Amino acid sequence: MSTSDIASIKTEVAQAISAATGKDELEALRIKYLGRKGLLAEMTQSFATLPAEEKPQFGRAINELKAYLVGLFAEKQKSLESSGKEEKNAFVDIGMPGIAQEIGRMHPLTQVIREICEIFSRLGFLVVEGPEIETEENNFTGLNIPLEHPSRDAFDTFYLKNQKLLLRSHTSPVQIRAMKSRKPPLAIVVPGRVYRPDALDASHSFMFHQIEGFMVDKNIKFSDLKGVLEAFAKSVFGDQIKMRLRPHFFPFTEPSAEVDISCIICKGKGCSVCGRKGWLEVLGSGMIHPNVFKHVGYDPEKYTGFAFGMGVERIAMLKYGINDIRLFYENDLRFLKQF
Ligand code: 2U9
Repeated sequence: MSTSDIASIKTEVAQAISAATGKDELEALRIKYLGRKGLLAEMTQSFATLPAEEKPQFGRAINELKAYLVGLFAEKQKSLESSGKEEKNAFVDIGMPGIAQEIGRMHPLTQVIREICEIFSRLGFLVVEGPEIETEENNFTGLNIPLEHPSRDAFDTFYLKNQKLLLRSHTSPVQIRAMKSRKPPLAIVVPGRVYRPDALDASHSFMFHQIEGFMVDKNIKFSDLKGVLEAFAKSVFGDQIKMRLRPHFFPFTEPSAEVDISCIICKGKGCSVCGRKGWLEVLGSGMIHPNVFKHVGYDPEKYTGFAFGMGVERIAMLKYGINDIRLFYENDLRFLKQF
């Protein structure tokens, strides 16, 4: 084999490498030329049979060829790898299923608030909201809550620095605003956040949610209150529940009553949830006090009305069997994903 043969081999291999289109094809060429039994190995073996004077030149030519081919293979390998990557990136399989987006959900309290408001909407009530910062007038005085009443105390209400304003301790001031700006007949429900400086534990929070409602017209009777609340309780807790009213006292209603439903766990037999009583307290209610009507400029001789109030967290805890109010505010997805 002469040096001119080596030159033609160089051209042949260079062309084959450049024409290779894949890694496997390139590897086959590498084995063919640079492998243990490849062309270069064969040429190196023939070295021994050469006349002594040709050996140095042939040896140099073979070494050069080897270095040249190793370089060519490495270059081609690199270029195949990078073009392979580009190809991979550029390829879009439109038949592949998309990456599923997790669907968000409403907070359980929002779900319960919406469910309750919808029940009252179907009964003809209007849903109204109002400010969380209120005056003493709307939060207490207008509701017939006397100056010496303990709920006015700074231990029971968050007062703002100027002492004239406060964080509403119930949603009732919205009802005062609604009565002042409208004329009977009225049927309104008010959902919203309320604030009381209670220490946080499994059943108390310094902020919670209430829904209060009221109806005012000529001739509204206690039996109207009972009918509306029974329809509400059966919608939320199921048709089979029983409801009872117990006499109570609120400054803004007279007469007043607390509303119980038969225990949804033991169906009235008595269990740990209802404290062996068979009944669960769910609402406060009553006929609106004449002083409340006088304050908003309604004639108590002409109009009567009922009102009720409930804590949304309590309703949600009973409905879903939740035993700690703090779970609502911690944003733990393991809790929230159950609703
Ligand atoms: C006006 C007139 C009357 C709203 C009422 C209750 C009874 C009541 C509590 C239940 C648990 C609040 O979340 S709770 O602490 N509410 O018991 N609320 S009657 O009476 C009104 C409201 C506004 C103008």
